[in-house]
Amino acid sequence: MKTQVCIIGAGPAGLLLGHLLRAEGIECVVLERRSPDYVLSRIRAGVLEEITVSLMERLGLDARLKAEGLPHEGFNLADGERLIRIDIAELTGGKKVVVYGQTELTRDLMEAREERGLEVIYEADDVTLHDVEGETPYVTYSRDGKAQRIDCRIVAGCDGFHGPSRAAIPAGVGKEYLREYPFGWLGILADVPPCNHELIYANHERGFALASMRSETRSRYYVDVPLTEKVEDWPDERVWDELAIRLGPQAAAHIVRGPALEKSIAPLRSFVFAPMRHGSLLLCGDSAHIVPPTGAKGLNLAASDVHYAAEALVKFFRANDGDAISGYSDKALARVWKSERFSWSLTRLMHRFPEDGPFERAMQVAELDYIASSRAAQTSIAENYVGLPV
Ligand code: FAS
Ligand code: PHB
Repeated sequence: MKTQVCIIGAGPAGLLLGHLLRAEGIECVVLERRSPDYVLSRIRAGVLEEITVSLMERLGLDARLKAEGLPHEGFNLADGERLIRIDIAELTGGKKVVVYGQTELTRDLMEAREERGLEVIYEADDVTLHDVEGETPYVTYSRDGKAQRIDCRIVAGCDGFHGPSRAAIPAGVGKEYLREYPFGWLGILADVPPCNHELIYANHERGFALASMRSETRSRYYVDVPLTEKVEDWPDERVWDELAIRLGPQAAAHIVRGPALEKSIAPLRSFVFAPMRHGSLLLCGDSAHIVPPTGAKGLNLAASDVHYAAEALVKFFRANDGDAISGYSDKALARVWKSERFSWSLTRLMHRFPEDGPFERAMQVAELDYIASSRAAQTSIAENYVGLPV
């Protein structure tokens, strides 16, 4: 098979890029290791920045997002009894975020693939990238035991943190930046109404908690747990008990308990691989960077990467403008690093680190005091949370 762009990975980055390229008449094929059901079974992000919403609008795939997404104009930082509301709309001149599950966004993109002429090959095994340094890269894979090959001009690595694309870049070419956190997030999804109409991020002496949601009848909660913990150590009741303590009495009074539809522990890391382009290979999304979910940036960074990549590829194929491709990495990384900083700093502020002593805790209290009393501090948090300009 021959195409212009071979996209590896049919998560949000790969599907968004595929649709954007097809909308511009650029030929592409998406290769995905898993089945559609498996991809949809992964419960991940829940908060969309304007860039992500705008891409769905641009594609005309935002009907369900508009109908079911929950616009949020603020969120809360809880520190013991204190609740600090960050009024993101007031502080950013009317911007907001939309609560809409990554699963639903991925479903919207998947369901539109046929009508938009986007070919996605699921259950592609042993995807391997070849000759990405040159101008005639190709990708091999197998499906139903049959060896296949796709010749292309560009490969877009949208295959997440553990995919083959970043690994196809020879050692020594790029630089890795990594910070691993000494805890993970245990997430629970349940068909119960949220305890609060806005998100609450809580820093409690027992640890971090987050009250989020997917709709007015479906809630998403998290507590941080030591990396030694296993999901089986956390029966539902234990999770609900811990959430009630960490979120504080006011929120706890409104927690409705129910059976977990999904419960999993995700490790937290900050990671960047630079550059995000090597020869004919562009990296987008989690294949190039990971943020701790504290700042709700992961999915939205994938969206901004894809926005830049699509812009560059349209220029490249339409006007044979090679410079557009060469500028991709710097453009994407400029936004990635700012989101990495915000996610790292909010993680530092809202979690208890095992290595921290009284001084570090005093710094957290002082910073929360400052945020509570400073419009400038709240504005900084608000403009990062809604997403910095693209
Ligand atoms: P993805 O990982 O979503 O997609 C990559 C795709 O590539 C997958 O479908 C995978 O199957 C496929 N793939 C991998 N290897 C392949 C191969 N060899 N061949 C073909 N295909 C291959 N972000 C937030 O903003 N908020 C959150 O709360 C949040 N929670 C998260 C929880 C977990 C457990 C994880 C892992 C991530 C979480 N994230 C969160 C971040 C997450 O939402 C990502 O930022 C987002 O999925 C990025 O999208 P992609 O870059 O498309 O990567
Ligand atoms: C979620 O709803 O899954 C969610 C929301 C905000 C975050 C992280 C996760 O910062």
